[in-house]
Amino acid sequence: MHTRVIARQLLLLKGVFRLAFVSVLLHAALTPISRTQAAPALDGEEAELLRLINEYRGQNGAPALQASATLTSAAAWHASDMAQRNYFSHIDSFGRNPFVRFAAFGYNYQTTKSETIAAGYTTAAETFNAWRNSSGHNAVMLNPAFRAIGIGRVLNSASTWQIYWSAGYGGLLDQPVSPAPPPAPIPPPAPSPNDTTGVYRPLDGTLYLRFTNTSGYADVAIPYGMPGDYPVTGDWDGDGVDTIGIYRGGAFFLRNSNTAGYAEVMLSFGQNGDLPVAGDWDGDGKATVGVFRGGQFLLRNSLTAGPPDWAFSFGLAGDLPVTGDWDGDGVDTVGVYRSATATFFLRNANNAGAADLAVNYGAPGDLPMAGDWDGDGVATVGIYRQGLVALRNSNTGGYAELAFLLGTAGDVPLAGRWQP
Ligand SMILES: [Ca+2]
Ligand SMILES: [Ca+2]
Ligand SMILES: [Ca+2]
Ligand SMILES: [Ca+2]
Repeated sequence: MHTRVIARQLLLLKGVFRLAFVSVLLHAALTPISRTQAAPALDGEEAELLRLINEYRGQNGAPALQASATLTSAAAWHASDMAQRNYFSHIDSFGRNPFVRFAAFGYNYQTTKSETIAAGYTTAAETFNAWRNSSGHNAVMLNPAFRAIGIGRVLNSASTWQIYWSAGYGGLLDQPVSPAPPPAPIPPPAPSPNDTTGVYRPLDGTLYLRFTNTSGYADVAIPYGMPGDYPVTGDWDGDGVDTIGIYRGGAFFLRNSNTAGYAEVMLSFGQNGDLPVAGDWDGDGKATVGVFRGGQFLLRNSLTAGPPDWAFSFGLAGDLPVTGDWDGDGVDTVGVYRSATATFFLRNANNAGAADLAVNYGAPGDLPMAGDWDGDGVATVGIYRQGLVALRNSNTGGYAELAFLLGTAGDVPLAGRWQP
């Protein structure tokens, strides 16, 4: 048995117009002589041409075409063959007509088939319009017998027409082109823990912590301490979360959660009039305490009473202490803020010596802050000005990279990683 197959092949050159019609009888399947290895897929312009053709078919009562994997492979190969070998014809460089070529790519069905080609048009819209304005090509695009299509477009700027299109049509949909796999999602950057801020309100002995560096109400408010206490925060137990504490004239009262309750850790250190500090002085992941006493730092390496493990001069009486990991080596070191000149002096070692960094930031009267606001492992400076927080992501002068409202005049700023 043989089936009469009517096929039509069409080509179109920009500015040069030729039509060719052929009728062929197709018999047994031909042995494929060439296959593309990669899964065929339509690029954006090829997909747009299919969309335009289907829209046009819909307007004219013809069923929509689906992209066939075999016809798409054949079309891509043919467009590439024309572009690379610089010819424009339905007969490819192997001497194959479209139907032999379709079969070679696996579209070997006894059904109505055709091919349209174009050269010199860049976009799908230009190609579609050229075919639509040619009665022969127009008839192929609207032929209600077709169900499948393959479209290929290839550029070779060294060729005569530069861009070559080939579209193969068939009356039987075989293996449809699977939709192009979506691009692999870019994994979101691992949430890097960064420090946020808070305030201690001496008037009511309450710590107000904010979980983002944005304006807004405190996420938690923790009554802890009494008027006259100084706040101190740190990761006392090494679980990655900074928690609250207060310093009261020679004694530290520390909590391991950001909740109200009794002190889990109490130790005597320093004396009345000292300003408390906290940091991981030895890089073991746990914060311990210290005090600043008029130009001298006294640091303790365990949360127990005892003599200072480090005692050294840095800064001047009247400076305000800050601590942080200024160089990202995992060890917190000291610094001071000289409010009169709005200058931070930061030291990268816990011993006496000149400042490693001097950062002019803020204005006289501001209170200093320090924290790793961007989660890169390096602590940088900030200031608190009566309800306004202004933070820098580098230890240099400049405009605030983060600025927001928190607390009110009279509050004392805090910084830490309050959540896991
Ligand atoms: Ca902790
Ligand atoms: Ca430590
Ligand atoms: Ca450090
Ligand atoms: Ca940082």
